[in-house]
Amino acid sequence: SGEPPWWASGVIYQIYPRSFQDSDGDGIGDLRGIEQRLDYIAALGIDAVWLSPIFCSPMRDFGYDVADYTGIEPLFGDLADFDRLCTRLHERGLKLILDLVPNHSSDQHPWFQASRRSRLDPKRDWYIWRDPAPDGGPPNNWISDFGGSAWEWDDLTGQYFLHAFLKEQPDLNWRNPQLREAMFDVMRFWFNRGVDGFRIDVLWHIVKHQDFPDNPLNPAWTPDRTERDKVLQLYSTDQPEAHAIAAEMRRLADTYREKVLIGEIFLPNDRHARWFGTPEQPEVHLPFNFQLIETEWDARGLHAMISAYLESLPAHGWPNWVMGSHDAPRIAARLGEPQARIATMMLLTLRGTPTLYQGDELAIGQVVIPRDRIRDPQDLRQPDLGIGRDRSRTPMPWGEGAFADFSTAEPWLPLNPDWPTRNVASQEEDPGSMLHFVRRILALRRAEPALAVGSMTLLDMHEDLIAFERRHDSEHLLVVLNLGTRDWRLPVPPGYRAGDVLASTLTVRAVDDRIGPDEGLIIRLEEIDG
Ligand code: TEU
Repeated sequence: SGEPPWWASGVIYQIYPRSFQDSDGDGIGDLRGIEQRLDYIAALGIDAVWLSPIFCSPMRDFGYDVADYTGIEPLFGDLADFDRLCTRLHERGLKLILDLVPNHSSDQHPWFQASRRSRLDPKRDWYIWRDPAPDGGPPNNWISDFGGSAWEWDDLTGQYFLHAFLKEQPDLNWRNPQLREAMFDVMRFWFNRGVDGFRIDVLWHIVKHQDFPDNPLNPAWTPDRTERDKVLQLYSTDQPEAHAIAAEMRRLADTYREKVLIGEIFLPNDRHARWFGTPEQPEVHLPFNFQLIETEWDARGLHAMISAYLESLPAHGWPNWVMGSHDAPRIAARLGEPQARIATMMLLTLRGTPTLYQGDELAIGQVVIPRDRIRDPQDLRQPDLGIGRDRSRTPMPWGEGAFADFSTAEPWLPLNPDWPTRNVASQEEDPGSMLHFVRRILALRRAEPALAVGSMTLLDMHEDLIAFERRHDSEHLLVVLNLGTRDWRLPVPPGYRAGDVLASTLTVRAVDDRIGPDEGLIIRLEEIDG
């Protein structure tokens, strides 16, 4: 039919379960906590909830080290809690997306325990084991994302195993058919329980070049960059065989109805777009697009990025936009609240599926965490790089009670220091708050199909402004975003005049043909007849 699928017209909201709501007083968020906050989630006006990993895990990388792919981590609850949450979300018309981590497991996973036991174990080949180089060192120069060699020596069997992330996150061997089948069974398990899709962690990593050649050195590397960036990940990521596996995952998902696959993929446009697959052999529905995070906040650069990204999509592709995550700095920390509102308006009005990160709807800004409270393994290993991820993982500030009503105990990470004034309850009461602003834009997306599914025309660059038209049937809207600090004339296309102002990032605005400093506007366009 002509109806766009839910994952194309809808908005995804990312929940980081450890930091959403604690229900049992251990300072760590959990599934029952999320259930308690369902009214809030539904009232936001989003369409789908993506939960960062909730599976059994020793938490070396806070759930991205899975020890049982079909078991719920006891800190978060149990399968009954999961089933209830899934049902309650569905009752409210919301979809549930889980986080699948197929590239690596925890070193505590029984598969790895078996694999490391003996070279002859049937699960040996489920992971990536290699003999040392002739000098006894690691098999090649691959570097872990968290610093140091990607190879760890294991005395027991006298070989190295590969880990693209922590040594407690050994990489699985997707060339092994039994491993593939086991992971497809995991997908079936959750689909059969009613899950509506997966966000697939580092999908572009899952297959490595069979000969394990050295990666080329990065000529642009400087000591202020991560150690990982020293080499280009040419042979350790984005191998052709990984596309065939993504296509197989898609075939599996398509045996159900209306499921979505989202791939976490960091690549330049041309190679990124290949993860849509072809019309005959589709891969993921949404290869996550992080370019709003990666591009400097400057109109010219953003304009170029947006047009290049949209042009890079194949005809059967659908765009998507991410502005924050549990890995990236918070948008309000980068830009301050006035521009964070403009950024959020952009996220929610560009053509494509937006993913909104928990807490960004409150414009939580810079959170400085005392060194002795840092928990992020990446920050602990590479403290000087200033790329710590805990700053965007602090607990949701709900109200004015102890610990911002997140928990009855000291939370696992400190709250944003301005929580007594920046919290859900106080923003509920203030119609001018970020929370009300985000809800208004989300409600507008629902009311105006032009924003959710309409065509988009990016207007030419004009000083500090990014402007685009969105059209659907007879609806015709103009979004104008002023990234600068002076006012400009509205760039209304010839033959039209500015009609109703449907939204502004400011509470009070002058009603005229200009856009104010630090303002974003959504305007209805009216044809000038005669
Ligand atoms: O992140 C993948 C990834 O590429 C990270 O290296 C990311 O670039 C880095 O965290 C930014 O500082 C995913 C998850 O989102 C992340 O939380 C996990 O740690 C990682 O995979 C390993 O599973």
